[in-house]
Amino acid sequence: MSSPSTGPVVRVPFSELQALLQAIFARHGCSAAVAAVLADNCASAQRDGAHSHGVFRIPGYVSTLASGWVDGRAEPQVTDLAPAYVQVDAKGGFAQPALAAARALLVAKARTAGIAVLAIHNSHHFAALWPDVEPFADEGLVALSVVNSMTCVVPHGARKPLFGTNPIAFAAPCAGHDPIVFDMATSAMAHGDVQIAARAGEQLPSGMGVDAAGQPTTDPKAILEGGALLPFGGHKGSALSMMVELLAAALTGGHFSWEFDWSGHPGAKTPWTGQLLIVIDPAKAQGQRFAQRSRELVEQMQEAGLTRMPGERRYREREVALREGVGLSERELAELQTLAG
Ligand code: NDP
Ligand code: PYC
Repeated sequence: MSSPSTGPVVRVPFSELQALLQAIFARHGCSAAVAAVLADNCASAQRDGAHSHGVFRIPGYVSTLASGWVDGRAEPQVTDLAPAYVQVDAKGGFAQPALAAARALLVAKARTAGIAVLAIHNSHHFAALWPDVEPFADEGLVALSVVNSMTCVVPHGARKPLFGTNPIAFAAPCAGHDPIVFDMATSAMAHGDVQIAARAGEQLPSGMGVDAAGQPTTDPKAILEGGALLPFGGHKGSALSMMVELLAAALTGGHFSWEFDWSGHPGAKTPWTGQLLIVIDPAKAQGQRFAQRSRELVEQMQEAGLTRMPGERRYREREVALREGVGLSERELAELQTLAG
């Protein structure tokens, strides 16, 4: 995870940042409902120190909306497909409002059947994935989500980029603790972190990507300008990335990461793909025991010497941000205020 941009830091109350981002989304072509959902998502990422998908993304959202590539006023169409299957056509809009529109039906189905699937297609996802799963665990449910993005990753053993950075996020309740959450790109690095490193003039660790000639490079600009990322963990990360393409695109009816052409929309940055969520109600088989068993697992991991759980850094940053305000550079705040008009 890259650090925030350098320069003097100002601290803004979370609700003020939400309101500022909401004003930007509304001013640049989103309906009030979409603006509220996206602002909450992006402000939450900034609050939790998830900088690759916090306010860093706002210029990309704005240029994409201006290009006409995404419909900020789209009204998702929810279909109750089967006892445990909900489908949403996001109508060329963002994935998060599509999830919001289907959420109550999805949870009701998961509680009744013990498991339910939400398949979103015709959607744009430009954000961190954990905000899509963590709230389910807050309600005692287990959630898994995958989303595919845009071609920039060479499959293990292949010659040219094909996959997206294709993240996987998972959340589970844990008795007496914040939910257990992990959220990770299946590429060696998120594309956003490569952009942040390029902007900061930093080199990357080795093994992240290749240049335009297919040669290993630590230069983020070489990866962004004609090069590509690698999957994490060689053939294993590559297999997970392939799975994400299958579940988020082939299964939902969305585009594969290489299937959309945004060249006619200069400024477009948001991948037009699909997203899958699987929600399980552990109470169906385990009663209240699952959260207790999660706790036992965490305790055993700690006993084994683990000092940092996935998600823990975010929770720590969240606690500080809610107490002292969300950290932004002075320049970022000024840019946001300009965009909000
Ligand atoms: P990271 O590699 O930073 O982190 C991945 C996970 O590992 C997080 O849950 C993190 O927890 C945890 N973690 C990190 N370091 C440790 C450690 N030392 N010990 C234990 N756990 C650790 O994430 P990525 O760079 O892979 O992805 C960043 C973001 O980019 C994600 O939110 C992802 O959803 C997003 N993304 C979005 C895409 C899209 O198409 N919308 C595409 C690709 C990525 P913690 O959060 O607490 O640091
Ligand atoms: O950081 O890889 C990334 C990414 C792709 C789409 C949105 N974020």
